[in-house]
Amino acid sequence: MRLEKIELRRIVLPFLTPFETSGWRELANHSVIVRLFAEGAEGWGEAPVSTGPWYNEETYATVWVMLRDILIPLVLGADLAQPEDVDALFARVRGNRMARSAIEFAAWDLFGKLRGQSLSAMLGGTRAAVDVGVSVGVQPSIAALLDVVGGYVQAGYRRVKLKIKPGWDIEPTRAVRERWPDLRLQVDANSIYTLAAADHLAQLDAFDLLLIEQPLGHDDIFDHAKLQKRLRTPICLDESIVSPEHARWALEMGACGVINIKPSRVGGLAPARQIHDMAQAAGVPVWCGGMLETGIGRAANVALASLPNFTLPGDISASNRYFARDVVANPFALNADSTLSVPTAPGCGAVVDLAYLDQITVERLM
Ligand code: SMG
Ligand code: MG
Repeated sequence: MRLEKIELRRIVLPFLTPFETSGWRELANHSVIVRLFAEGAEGWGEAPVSTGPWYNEETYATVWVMLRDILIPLVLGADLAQPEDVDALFARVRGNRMARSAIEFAAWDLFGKLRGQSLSAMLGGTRAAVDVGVSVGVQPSIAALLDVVGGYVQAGYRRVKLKIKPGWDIEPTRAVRERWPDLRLQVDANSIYTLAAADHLAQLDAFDLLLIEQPLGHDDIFDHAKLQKRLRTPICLDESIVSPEHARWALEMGACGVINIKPSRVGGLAPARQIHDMAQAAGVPVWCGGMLETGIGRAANVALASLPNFTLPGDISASNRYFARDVVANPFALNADSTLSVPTAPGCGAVVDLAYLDQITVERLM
């Protein structure tokens, strides 16, 4: 299969409420959306980047340039026999994995449509629905936090993740745990601490957490291995696992007991599946993270989360947790058992609402 045309769009899709982490605040989804055309079909992908390099080094501006000047010229007209060929074609590009993942996702979607196969089936998914939770940003007060978490529990979410930072860690976690003794609870620090905080972080062991996500440096594995020895709660790595090789290092060093897999962070679904397989062989559970994606990127995440070793709930909430209106005509909705249903239509299953996508597009190429 040869790609005939590639369309790029930069969008701005406001969130219902701002999302605050240990280091920055997000007001809207600023993704770059990719649309591939071949053999009468089209495939969609999303690079879920932001305005600044706060989560990782990529932004909508770097992704735009990388796609336009490097990745599209590499892939356009290339002979692709299977979706995995895209990752192989991009192997000599250093970093820039979110940019790469947008084309990679779209290629899976396109191949799925051409073969009449769902993305979940192509990846080896084994579930018809995936367990999901909700990620709750830093709040102005504990009262506000209990209010927000209460709303999500009311909506049916059975797993909650709290964003933490120095000054907003032990007490908010304690308050949520006291109010909901049986809630599946975990925390995410987005790389704000150093190893010097080990004793402080060990206080989190009292709250029966599923995991503590990325407490230390965004590119650190070494100190996480040291920290893990001082905590009972499993560390989960997010930012610092950017490839299957990084996952292998972390597993061999004992730097984590859990891995958060975001296919966009690792360059696509093919490397994401490799990390899944490697963790499974090591007896380490994984779960699918989120980057506040539109219904396009969310469909890739849901399909990936249907693989067997995704045994912890994902940060893949329903569309209405993020947006008043999504870019797809079939937004994901929460089932009564805190799951999202895995699409069965050919490709990723996202039915893009072109008219609305046009409205929120702020820059376009092709
Ligand atoms: O997609 O619901 C979501 C957000 C999940 O907390 C979430 N993501 O570090 O895991 C993480 C953060 C990164 C995104 S912050 C913009
Ligand atoms: Mg995280």
